[in-house]
Amino acid sequence: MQVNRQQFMEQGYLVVPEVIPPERLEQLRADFETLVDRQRRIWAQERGPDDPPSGAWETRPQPRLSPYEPLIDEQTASTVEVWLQENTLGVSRQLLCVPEATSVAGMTLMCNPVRDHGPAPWHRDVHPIDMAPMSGLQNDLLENGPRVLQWNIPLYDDDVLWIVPGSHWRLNTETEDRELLADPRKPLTGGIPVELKAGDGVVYVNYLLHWGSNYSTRIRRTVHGGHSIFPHFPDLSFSDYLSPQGRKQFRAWQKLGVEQQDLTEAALRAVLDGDADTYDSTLEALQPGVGEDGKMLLSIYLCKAALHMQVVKHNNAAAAANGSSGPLADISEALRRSALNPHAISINWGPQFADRFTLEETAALLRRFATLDRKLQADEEHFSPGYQSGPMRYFFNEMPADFGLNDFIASWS
Ligand SMILES: O=C(O)CCC(=O)C(=O)O
Ligand SMILES: [Fe+2]
Repeated sequence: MQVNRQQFMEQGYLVVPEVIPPERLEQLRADFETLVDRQRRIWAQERGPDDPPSGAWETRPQPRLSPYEPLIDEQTASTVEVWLQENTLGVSRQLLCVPEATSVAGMTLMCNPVRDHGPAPWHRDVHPIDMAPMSGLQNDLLENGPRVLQWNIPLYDDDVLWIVPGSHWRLNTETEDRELLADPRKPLTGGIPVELKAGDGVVYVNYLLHWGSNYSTRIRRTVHGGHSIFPHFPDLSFSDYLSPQGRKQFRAWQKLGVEQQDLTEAALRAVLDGDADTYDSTLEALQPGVGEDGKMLLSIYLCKAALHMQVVKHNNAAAAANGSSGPLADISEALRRSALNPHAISINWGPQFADRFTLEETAALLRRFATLDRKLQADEEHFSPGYQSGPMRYFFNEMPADFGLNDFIASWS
């Protein structure tokens, strides 16, 4: 299946008809329902003392499950294989910035809630606190193309998702900011529903302003997840029941992810060594073909990696001392949380990554990144609507003026 990349890049999304061929729809619905039944049993067992009998299934505005262990066997392997098809993976391969690195990056099923929860807030899937200012992400998108793509593939007709076409390229307009601040749960000027028939899919850049417009009790079983160029599969036990090719595919992605972790370490060591040439060639190995704006974005991600390692080391020291050593100055709660949760698309490989560096090396890295980190922050806390970050000093929208990749490298010494 050949898709129109130019249209995709302009609008930020493409509707792909019959991602699930009609003759496969009934069986796939049944397989996903088996997954739902299994997850519901787990949620019922895990419910808290004040929860209703079905636990999370009943309390969440959007119950969401993932086809991993222990839900997967011969009967439900199809819920993983859907991500490996030519008209999902093959389409993403035509759209991502490094086609040969295209891999699965998250697999979920979104379900309707038991009680009506109405609209969610409009947002971009961007949290500038541990990613980068929106314009830095957009410069990279323009220069290199997307590193991650998101899909919604409904198993029943679905028009819950709304988007503002073309908003992935730009910051919010004044009208959007005004409307979002007034009420982020109302239709936004320029927003349109993505109307999908059962089995159709939409692939989109999740920098787009988008909206879960109505989490009502109408049946919703929508396959949701994506593909990226930075795979992260610490545990492959879910793949035991896949076809031999499927298993081989995930093993190859696991290996690629480990190589990328090694390259992330190597890039940080080049910063420690003050070795600009090695830094440049390591970023090139991490993301073949990446341009200046992409390298600047990767540098910001590496700056966050250093901050995350500091948090992890601080936590580990506190645990070893068998108590709390108090909060870490200048690190917000949000950054602390992101230190403990992997986010591979921004080369955050999770807390174990900190084991690769000593305390002294981490401190030295923070000194190397100090100027960049300062340039990314205002003096005061502030807030911009439409993101997944609360008020903070880090800039939501603007990249530092007069501070590019060469200035960052010059700031090491
Ligand atoms: O419900 C949907 O289709 C959108 C979900 C979404 O935007 C999200 O989880 O970030
Ligand atoms: Fe989202």
